[in-house]
Amino acid sequence: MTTNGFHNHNSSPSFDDFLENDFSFSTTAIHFNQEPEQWLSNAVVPPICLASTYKQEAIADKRGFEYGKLGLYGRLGNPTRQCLEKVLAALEQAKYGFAFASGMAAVLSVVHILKAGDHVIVMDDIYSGTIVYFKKVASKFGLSIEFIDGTNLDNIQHAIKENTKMIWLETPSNPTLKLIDIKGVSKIAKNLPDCITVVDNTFLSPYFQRPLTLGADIVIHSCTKYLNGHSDVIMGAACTNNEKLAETLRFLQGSIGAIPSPFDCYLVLRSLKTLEVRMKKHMENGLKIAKFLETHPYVEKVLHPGLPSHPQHELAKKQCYGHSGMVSFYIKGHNLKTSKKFFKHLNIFALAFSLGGFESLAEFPSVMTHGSLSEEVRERLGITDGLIRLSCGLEDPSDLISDLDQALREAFKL
Ligand code: P1T
Repeated sequence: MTTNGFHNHNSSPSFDDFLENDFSFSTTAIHFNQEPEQWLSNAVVPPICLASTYKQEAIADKRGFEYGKLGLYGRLGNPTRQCLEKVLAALEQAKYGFAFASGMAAVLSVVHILKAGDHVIVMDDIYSGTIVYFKKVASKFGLSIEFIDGTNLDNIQHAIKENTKMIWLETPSNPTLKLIDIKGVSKIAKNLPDCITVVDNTFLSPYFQRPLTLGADIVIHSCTKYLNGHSDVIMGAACTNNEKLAETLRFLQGSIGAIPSPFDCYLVLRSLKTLEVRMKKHMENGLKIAKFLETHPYVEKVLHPGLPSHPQHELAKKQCYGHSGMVSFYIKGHNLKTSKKFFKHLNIFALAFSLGGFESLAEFPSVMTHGSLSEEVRERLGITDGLIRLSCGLEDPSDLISDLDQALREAFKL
């Protein structure tokens, strides 16, 4: 035996070493000291459980998965995933939480609650991936989808049909940070038979907004963003307090199978421990930057719900506990050439898709995230060639402000 407990390949294997269990080499490698029943420990960090299946005590054991006890199959349940799901639910003040392989997998799984013939009202100013999914995928399966400007509740009320079964909100919206009155919309939905309100809470995280407490039925997330916060995981989640919806979501999660890996679940669990401190700093940095941009000679307009200049600032104060690091603004002139020069001269802000990470990112919605929308739709939503979206990270705010200032000045140099 070598010091690490394994046989040296050159020495003839002695089965004396295996006498303890009387098994051959391969069986020993597979089973020795790895009995499924023994994995309870007092580890202070949730273990990453990679098992794809669980030993059953008897045939047709239909008990659900319980941490540290029997599960059925890895797609249907996993201890690390379940640990994360319970924390996500608790943070959203929900009874039930479900994790998915991406934000879009959460969107798709939630929309599968519906059936062909149902009508869905979707806000028109949302992440373009969600728009594309509704337009090009969900519509193929017999759903009738209507995009409207939900900043005015009357528009939602007018769009209601006999078969309206879901109202889909994203608030604040991506990328123009418009707000929708969650309480008002949920009230409209509750007056209809079997119509649910779904809120994409990605831009604020449950630290700054808890839609279920305002009457929404399901809250979803791209955990890729603030919840993970370290730009190294793609994941989604859905939470609810409604037992029937939870049962359906549990079924869809297992049936569609768009689940995250246990390792990613571990990473998001780890990130949630610092969500509060990160969100406070994102808000502090975002607000400082928004205020700076509001006074800048080359900036036409700043979009930030925490500023009194935001058209829904009063709603923001009622519905949210604060705002994240998301800031959008219009460069003077709405000119593609100027915007390109601005991006070229950024040093700290990285030009990239995504948001919510520790590092500051700048994005150009008209070409990048929302480039798939038609020019007419982009124009209507205010996604012009002068719109810049910032995800303010956790760096020193004075460095971020200097970076934006010099890039803006460079953009306007002749
Ligand atoms: O990328 P994914 O984890 O699948 O999440 C999709 C998604 C859902 N909802 C919102 C509000 C989002 O912003 C996103 C993804 N958004 C970007 C990649 C982006 O740059 O805006």
